[in-house]
Amino acid sequence: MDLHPDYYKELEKYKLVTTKKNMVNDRFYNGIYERYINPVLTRHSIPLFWRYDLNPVTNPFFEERLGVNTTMNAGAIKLNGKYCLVVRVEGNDRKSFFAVAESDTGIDRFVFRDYPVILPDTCPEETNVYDMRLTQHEDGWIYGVFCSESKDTSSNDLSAAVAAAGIVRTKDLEHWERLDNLKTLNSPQQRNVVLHPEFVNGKYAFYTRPMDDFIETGSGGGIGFGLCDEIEHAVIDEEKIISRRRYHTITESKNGAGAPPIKTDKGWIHIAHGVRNTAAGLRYVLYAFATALDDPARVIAEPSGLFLAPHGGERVGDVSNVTFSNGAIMDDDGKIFIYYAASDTRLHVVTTDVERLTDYVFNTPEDPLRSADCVKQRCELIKKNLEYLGR
Ligand code: M1P
Repeated sequence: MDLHPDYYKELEKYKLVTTKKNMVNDRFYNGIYERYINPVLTRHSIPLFWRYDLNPVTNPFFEERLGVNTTMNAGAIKLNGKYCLVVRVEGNDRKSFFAVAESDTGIDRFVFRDYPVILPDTCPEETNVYDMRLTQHEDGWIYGVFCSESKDTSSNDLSAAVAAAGIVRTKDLEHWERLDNLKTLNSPQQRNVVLHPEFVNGKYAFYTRPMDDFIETGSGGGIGFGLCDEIEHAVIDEEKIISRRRYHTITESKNGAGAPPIKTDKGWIHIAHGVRNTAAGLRYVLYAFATALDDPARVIAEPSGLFLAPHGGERVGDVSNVTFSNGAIMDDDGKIFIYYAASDTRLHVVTTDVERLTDYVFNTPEDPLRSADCVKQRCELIKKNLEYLGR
C-alpha cells in the first residue's frame, strides 16, 4: 500500500495530539474549579482518514478533501468506564454533525470512533444539527436532545431559519433511534433544550428555551420548564420560566440550559449560559443555579454573575468571546468534569467536585442587581475580612 510521504508527517502530529497528557493550569486559581493547559479536542484531533483521500492515485498531492473547521459544544456521559463526548464537529462546509470521542481520563487523550454518528435522516427539511445534550434517563435510555435547524421558508431572508429540538435515544452511542421533534405549543422555536434525568410527577421533564426568532429569543423570558406525557411524540403545552433574563446582568440578551443538571444532596445544580450584548458583539459566559430536588422547576440558589468566562486565547475563534457548555460528567466519587467550548472553535474542560461546586452554588451571594447594592455587598465582605485579620 502506497501512502504519500506527507501522510506520515501528519500522522505523527495527530498521534502527538491524541496521546498528549493534559495538565492543570497553575496560573489560574479561583478555588472553584481547575482549568487545564490544553483543550481536550481541536480540529487536529480529527482522524486523517476523515479528511484526506489516502490513495496517492486519486490524491497525488495529499490535499485535504473534506476539511474539518471546528470541534466544539459536546454532550458528555460516562459509559462502560469511558468518558464519552458527543461532539459537534463542523466541516469546512459549515454543516455540523455529531461524533463520539472517548477517553480514559476525561481530561486528555480523547480519540474519535472510526465513523461519525449516523442519525436517522427523518426530517428532509433539516439542514443542520448541533449541540446535543445527553441524558441518562431513569427509564433506561440515553437520550440526545439537539438543535435541528431548517430554512424558514416563509421568509425571503436567506438567513432566516427555524430551530427545533430533535430527540434521539440510544444505549451504546452507536445505534440511534430518532423520535419526533419536541413540540412546544406556545413557543415557535426552541434551542438549548435539555431532558431532565428523572420523571417529574410521572412525566418526562424538559428544560426549554422559548424563542420567537432564530437568533433573538424575543418574548421568551429565559430558561423554561415543561412536562410531557410521551417521549416518542413529546408535546409540551405549558412552559414555566425558571431562570429569567434580567436587565444589566450576564443574561440580559439570552440564556440557555447547559448539560442535564447534576444531582446533589442539596439540589439539582445547573450550569447554563448567559449572553449579553457589547460593542464587540455578543458575549457568552457560563453561570450556575440550583433547583429543588422535589421540584426541579423551583430555583433555590442563584450565585451572582458568571461561573466561567473565556480566558486568554479562548476568547478568539470563529465566534469570539464565547464559552458554551452542554456536557458534564460526575464520577461516583463526586469528581465533576464540565466540558465547554471556547469561541465556537475548540473544546476544553474544567474539573471540580460535588463539595466545591455545591459550596459555590449555595454560598456565593446573589446578584443585588444595582451598583450601589453591589458596593454594599463587597464592603460587607471587606469589613468581615479586615476584622478577621485583626485590622
Ligand atoms: O455562537 C454561540 C452559540 O450560539 C447559540 O447559542 P444561543 O442559542 O444561546 O444563542 C448556539 O448556536 C450555540 O451552538 C453557539 O455556541
